[in-house]
Amino acid sequence: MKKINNPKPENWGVLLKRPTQTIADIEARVNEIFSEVKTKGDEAVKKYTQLFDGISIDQLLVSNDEIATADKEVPLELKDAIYLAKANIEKFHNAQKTEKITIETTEGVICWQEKRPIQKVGLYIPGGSAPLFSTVLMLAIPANIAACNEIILCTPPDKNGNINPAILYAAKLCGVTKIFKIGGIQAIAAMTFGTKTVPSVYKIFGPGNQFVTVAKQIATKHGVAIDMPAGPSELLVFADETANASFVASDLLSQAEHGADSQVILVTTSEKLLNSVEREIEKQLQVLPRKSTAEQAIDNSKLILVQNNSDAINLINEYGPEHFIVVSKDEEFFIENIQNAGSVFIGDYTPESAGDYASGTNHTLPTNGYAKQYSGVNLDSFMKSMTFQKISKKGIQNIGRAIEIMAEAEGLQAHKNAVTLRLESLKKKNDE
Ligand code: HSO
Ligand code: ZN
Repeated sequence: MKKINNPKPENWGVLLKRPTQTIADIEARVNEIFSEVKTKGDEAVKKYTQLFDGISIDQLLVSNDEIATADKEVPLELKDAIYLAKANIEKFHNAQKTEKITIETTEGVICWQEKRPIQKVGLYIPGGSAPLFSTVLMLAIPANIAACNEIILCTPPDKNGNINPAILYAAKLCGVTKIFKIGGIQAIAAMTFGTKTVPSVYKIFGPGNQFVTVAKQIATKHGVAIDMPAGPSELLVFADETANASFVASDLLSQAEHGADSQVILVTTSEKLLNSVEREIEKQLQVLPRKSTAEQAIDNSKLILVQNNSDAINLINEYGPEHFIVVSKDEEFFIENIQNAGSVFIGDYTPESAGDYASGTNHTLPTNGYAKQYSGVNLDSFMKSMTFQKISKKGIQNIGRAIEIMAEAEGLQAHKNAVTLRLESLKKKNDE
């Protein structure tokens, strides 16, 4: 672990730099697979499933029988836990619904804004060593609350052609309409263009490896929206001398076990805490089943000692972490002044794991510094705002002249005419 003492602001940029990924060669491969899926559809999807996942799949669509079997395989205790998480995620995302906004901007000119669901959405759930069924909840629940008509899910099959039962169980429970055994670039391509079996969608959500990340970016060039640009997961903890070092270490390790490329950072005003956290990390790391993954992430992690809270918050805002935990006697200062973070966790008893699974907030969050300009997934991610207006005769008389003058000034005579004709017809009626 790198320990850094009181870094100067001019060095923060270099210190906080995330490792950059080289996407150029991935991009060429992604484009190739995209064009093949576009022209050959399911045949190409199956070919790449064989190539990348090592399995030949006949039926890409998960059958009802498979879902029923999964239901039997998920232990009752896990089902209960998923129910609790679902209830909280539902409560928090339901509360994000907003009323229609109506305003009469000028007498006779009524404008309003209403939200409508994105009709077709695609959720991507990665495979790999940790089956992220919690991400199914985080994406399918708000999609359902938003009332998206078509909610499809793609996830890669394992070597035997199966999908983790908890993923299937969660997808069914949360109203996913179709589940496909497709992963990686070919999944994103299938959802972008549509195939005989996979419907095309308007927006794609969900995490993935660098191939999926690049594929999602390419999808946007073909008219599909995505939730956000993704990168490796991150956690920054600010803790002062009042924090519990073993709790802090456990949080840092919880994020480190996601992947060797996970970014974990401790910022503290207490040297004593810094040293205790370092010792605790070493101790707790030894018994973790994912020790080697976490170890690699911890090797790249940073423990940063700063002189005061103000230096700390400036540095944190500069970094813009995906997850920000604050354990400080001055927590109010940090809550008020944090500008750039995906999700904020406050106090000794608010581990990031709570937000990852069950407190109710969404865990699909901006990484790689995008917390500066992107929100995490929320109910609005599955909706669009639409505006409406209705103008009365009185209304067009009130604003018509202004429109005519502006249209004239822009040299757009047809725009002006659209108003002039109406004003003249009203004038005629008045004169009659
Ligand atoms: N921390 C991850 C989400 C997750 N953690 C899923 C466990 N399961 C990214 O926010
Ligand atoms: Zn996590």
